[in-house]
Amino acid sequence: MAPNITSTPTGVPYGNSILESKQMDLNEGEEKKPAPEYKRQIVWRNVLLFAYLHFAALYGAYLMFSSAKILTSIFAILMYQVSGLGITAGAHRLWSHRSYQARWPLRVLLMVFNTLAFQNHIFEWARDHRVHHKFTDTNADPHNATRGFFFSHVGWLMVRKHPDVMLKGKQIDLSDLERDSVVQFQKKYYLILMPVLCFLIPTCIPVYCWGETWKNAWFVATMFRYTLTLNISWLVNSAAHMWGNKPYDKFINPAENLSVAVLALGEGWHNYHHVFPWDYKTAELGTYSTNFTTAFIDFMARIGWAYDLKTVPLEMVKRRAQRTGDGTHSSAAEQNHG
Ligand code: ST9
Ligand code: ZN
Ligand code: ZN
Repeated sequence: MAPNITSTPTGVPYGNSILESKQMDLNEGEEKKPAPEYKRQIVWRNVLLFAYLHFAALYGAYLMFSSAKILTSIFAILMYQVSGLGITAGAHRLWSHRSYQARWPLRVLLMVFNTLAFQNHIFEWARDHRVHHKFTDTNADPHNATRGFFFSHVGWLMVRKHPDVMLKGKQIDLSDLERDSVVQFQKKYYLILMPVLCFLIPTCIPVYCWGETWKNAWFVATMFRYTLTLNISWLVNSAAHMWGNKPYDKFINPAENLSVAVLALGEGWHNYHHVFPWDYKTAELGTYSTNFTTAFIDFMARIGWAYDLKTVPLEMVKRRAQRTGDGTHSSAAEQNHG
């Protein structure tokens, strides 16, 4: 266990359970005006860019098994993990949920890793993600999974947002992100930092460090690696909102999905995460093999760069599982055996 772990069930910003969130929403008073009419508006520039990206990634996968050097493939996989941590440990667990605190060297490191992943700057990512938690699977959720697998996976990035996203998104408090100098620095220089870190450097390293061809470096280390990381992240919004058990709350779509958890460095335990979003493990158990991000944060806590790791008392988890779970939680078996 990492040091500095606190069980903080209440009073944690951006960590309300979804039921509490929905309640807060009602308390704040719903819009009385009729919602503006929604018409789907396709953004063809994004459609074309994503089409290119996916064809280029498929070609990259082919080159991996034909002409690329083994070091280039290892480098691509390593970059998926490193950039993935920029999303999971950075944009998600630190900046969206504040499920732990990070000293400045870790915040800078995670900002660099995050820029490598190019999933928009941290401020925009965290804004969309907080809106996703507060209005899960409604029109105000940017990747509303009730609109189908394709929409929640990638379609939402190819159309203009539903007006409810902007309207209800205004209720979200982002003042902590506005005060965070690392987040603001990345936002200000994103259009310079992102192309350099996501595309230029990962293409140059294989060429200059081990004599890879420009073609292999571009298609394997950059196109394949970037598209793989994107699709794995998107699976959390699509697959983990559709398939899996619901031990903690059977009334919501997010589910426990082992395959997504392994691929997404621990982010597939999505039923737990939507019920207890302030837990730095985004899962009940901190098993490292299915939660690489927890291992990373625990290591950072050991060297003193991460602290105030928040989690949930076991009794609270059990009580919730017994009250709203689908019966697949381990405590359900205990209960049945008296
Ligand atoms: C990408 C993101 O891929 C992926 C996110 C994945 C999330 C996963 C989460 C799951 C949990 C964690 C798991 C991690 C697993 C990782 C594993 C790794 C191994 N609230 O957006 P605009 C307002 S990105 C409040 O332009 P349009 C705001 O005023 C890929 N207000 O809307 C805003 O202006 P500004 C690369 C909001 O015009 C204005 O509206 N990037 C909110 O409808 C306009 O906003 C791309 O492909 C809100 N939530 O355009 C870019 N949102 O920003 C794709 C907006 O100035 N994006 N407002 O304040 C776009 O091109 C556009 O956003 C659009 C919508 C076309 C989609
Ligand atoms: Zn979350
Ligand atoms: Zn979700």
